[in-house]
Amino acid sequence: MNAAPSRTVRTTCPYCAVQCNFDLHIEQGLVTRAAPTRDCPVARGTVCKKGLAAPADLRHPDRLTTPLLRRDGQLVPVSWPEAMAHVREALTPLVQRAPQRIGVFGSGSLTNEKTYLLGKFARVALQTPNIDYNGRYCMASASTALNRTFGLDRGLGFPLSDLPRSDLILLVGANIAETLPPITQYLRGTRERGGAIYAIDPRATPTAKVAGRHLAPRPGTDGLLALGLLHLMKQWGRIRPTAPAHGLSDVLWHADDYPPARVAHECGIPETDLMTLARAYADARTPLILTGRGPEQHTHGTDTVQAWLNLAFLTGHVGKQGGGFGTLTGQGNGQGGREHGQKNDQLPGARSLRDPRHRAQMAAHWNVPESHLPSPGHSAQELLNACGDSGEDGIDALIVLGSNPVVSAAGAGQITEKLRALKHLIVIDFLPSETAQLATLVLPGSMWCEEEGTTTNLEGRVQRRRRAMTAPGAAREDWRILCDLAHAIGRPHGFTYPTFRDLQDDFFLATRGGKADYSGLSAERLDRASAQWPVPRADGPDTPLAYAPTYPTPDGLATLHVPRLPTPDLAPRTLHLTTGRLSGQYQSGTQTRRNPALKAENTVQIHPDTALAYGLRAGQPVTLRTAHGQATLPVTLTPGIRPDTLFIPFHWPGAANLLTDPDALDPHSRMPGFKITPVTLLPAPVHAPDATPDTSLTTDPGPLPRPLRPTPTH
Ligand SMILES: Nc1nc2c(c(=O)[nH]1)N[C@H]1C(S)=C(S)[C@@H](COP(=O)(O)OP(=O)(O)OC[C@H]3O[C@@H](n4cnc5c(=O)[nH]c(N)nc54)[C@H](O)[C@@H]3O)O[C@H]1N2
Ligand SMILES: Nc1nc2c(c(=O)[nH]1)N[C@H]1C(S)=C(S)[C@@H](COP(=O)(O)OP(=O)(O)OC[C@H]3O[C@@H](n4cnc5c(=O)[nH]c(N)nc54)[C@H](O)[C@@H]3O)O[C@H]1N2
Ligand code: SF4
Ligand SMILES: [Mo]
Repeated sequence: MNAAPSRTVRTTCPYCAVQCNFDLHIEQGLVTRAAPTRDCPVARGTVCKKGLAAPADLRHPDRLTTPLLRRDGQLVPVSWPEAMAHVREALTPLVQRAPQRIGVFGSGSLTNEKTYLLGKFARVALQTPNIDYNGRYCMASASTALNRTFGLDRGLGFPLSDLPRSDLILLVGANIAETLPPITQYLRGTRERGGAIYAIDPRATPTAKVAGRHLAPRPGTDGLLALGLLHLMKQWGRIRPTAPAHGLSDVLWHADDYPPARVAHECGIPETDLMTLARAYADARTPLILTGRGPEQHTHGTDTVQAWLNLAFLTGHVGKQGGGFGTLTGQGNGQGGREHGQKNDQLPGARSLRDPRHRAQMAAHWNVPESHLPSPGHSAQELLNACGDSGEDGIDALIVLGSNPVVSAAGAGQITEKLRALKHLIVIDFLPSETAQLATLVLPGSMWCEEEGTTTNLEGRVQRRRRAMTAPGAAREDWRILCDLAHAIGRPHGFTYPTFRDLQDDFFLATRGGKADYSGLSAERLDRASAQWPVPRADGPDTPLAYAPTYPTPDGLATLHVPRLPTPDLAPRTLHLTTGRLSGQYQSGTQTRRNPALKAENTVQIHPDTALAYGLRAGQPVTLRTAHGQATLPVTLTPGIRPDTLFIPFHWPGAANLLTDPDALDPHSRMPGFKITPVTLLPAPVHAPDATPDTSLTTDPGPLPRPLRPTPTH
């Protein structure tokens, strides 16, 4: 037998929203090396260690290579026909009698084509209203604020190459150096041209170092900071709205209530620092505000983003090249994943499931009556909370594609119990995630370079993700699995694509006329160059600058909203837990924890003064308790974190999200409060609440040991 010749395939990284391009070197059908390319329009020849290490997972011994069905409590290998026979038996009665009791949970990791197909599968095959996805946990607050203001949600309305044109960048809760590393080259460009950069983060992150300036407000107070800046801009005569808009005067009146002394006090920063920042903003020609998950993942995340958006708009910078506002999307296809119909209220092309015209357009495209399309269902966290519930709005069967909520959902302890209570949990994954391990049926899917597709990066740039190899064993391409499921439940109509290209062309066409219009794209066009949406014509240009008046709203005007923000907990001894990311791990960790090149340890970051006050040393285990659960982790002493704040990365099971709240959600975006939870420290591991109490720490009788109080330091 002749050995297959070695070859090179250019594709995009499986991980973050930068979507670096690499060349994969293939020998004997296997990837031997990933090499960055200078042709990459985003990273320009740089990559990060996660991307470089990604090929190691492709043939990891843990890869799922056959369907697994739960029998007598154990997941056992079965053939595809057996797996599909099980699907038919399990889901057909529900599809026929109560389709709303089937939930679908998708992901910003999926290519555009899979996103589209998953939404179509839920609405057309299952006919369930209950589909949502992990983007709800991600940039949903920024997305909601952008949509309700401009009627459009492209995270960055301009190319990254514009960043060096800005003379002031405020990075609000975005740790770019660890989470989107190639973008630091653009930040360096800003600084080389004399621009200033502030990192606004309760921790002095590596990004704060790149930025050169750091401000550390109390978690959850970013919106107040924006109001304080708006107050001063008004006082200093710097208000010149970008365009006429609704709500301008209400927003300006409201800012009167936020004078610098109040804002500095509530944000927990020196008033002089606030004034210095305000001066810099007032004097800048093209200031740019960029938000990350820090200000967004709160139960007041939408209003927080709104406060920053109002500031950028009212000072006249939105839509200016190099200036204005943007949000830094996180997942590989976090942008495209929020446009093409896996969101509970959305149809492809960023259409609305509530708009009769949009419903009619998609019904015609899918060749089904409009009445066939369900109305909006549960949002992500509410969908998980409804799992196993026998009540009217409950979910009996859940299909998960591209998410690991046992680790990543808020209140993961409670969510895990709900997933266990489901009649059917069908997980499509390529590795045995913690969620797959709970499943009743696991279907082995394909990894990034094992299938074709497109992704849309954080600047709305659509790129090809090319297939370089086939999936191992009986693992299948995800899009084929979704079609198989439709056939298994007796709804094959619209799920028979002879080739991937047929699906891709169907997807591009489905977006025609939507706000996120990709219908001018084709694989051939994307081979020549990437393109920023909208791209409505095959022979027309793409759209590097997205936010220009007139906006796609009913009357063409923007609408500003008065942000409703809570007063922070100012009690001197309150400790706030916040959560986030480490540079070498990705998300719920399925793909990176098992990668030997990315070894990392889960610890809680604590300021040395706080550790001292609680009698804690580096490396010592400490138990953290919140109203929702508890977890024990070793201590890392972190001089750069606020003394009232603790930080835990969320990449490991049994830690960060055992402590977060599964119920409280942002009223607009339905985002949980991942970035702030009041927490108590206990000095050593203690037993679970129902176990025998460890009474050595307390003199009070009672079920739980009492937390140590910090010793006053003078
Ligand atoms: N290495 C790595 N890179 C990733 C990912 C990953 O898992 N690992 N995930 C990708 C995804 S999906 C996303 S969404 C992005 C996220 O990218 P980022 O938004 O940069 O990531 P986070 O670490 O969640 O949060 C950013 C910062 O917010 C700070 N913070 C916490 N609370 C607050 C607050 O109330 N206010 C402010 N101003 N700051 C606060 C944290 O200290 C943290 O440094 O990263 C993407 N890139
Ligand atoms: N406490 C806390 N919790 C958080 C956050 C936080 O900052 N703090 N951040 C939130 C954010 S921003 C996000 S985006 C979520 C992310 O968290 P999750 O939604 O859990 O996302 P991933 O960890 O990427 O999970 C992806 C799972 O799907 C699989 N997978 C990935 N791509 C594919 C694919 O193409 N096909 C198939 N079949 N499987 C695939 C992976 O193997 C993995 O098991 O977590 C959220 N949770
Ligand atoms: S994880 Fe992000 S920054 Fe790193 S190589 Fe992949 S796309 Fe690039
Ligand atoms: Mo995310």
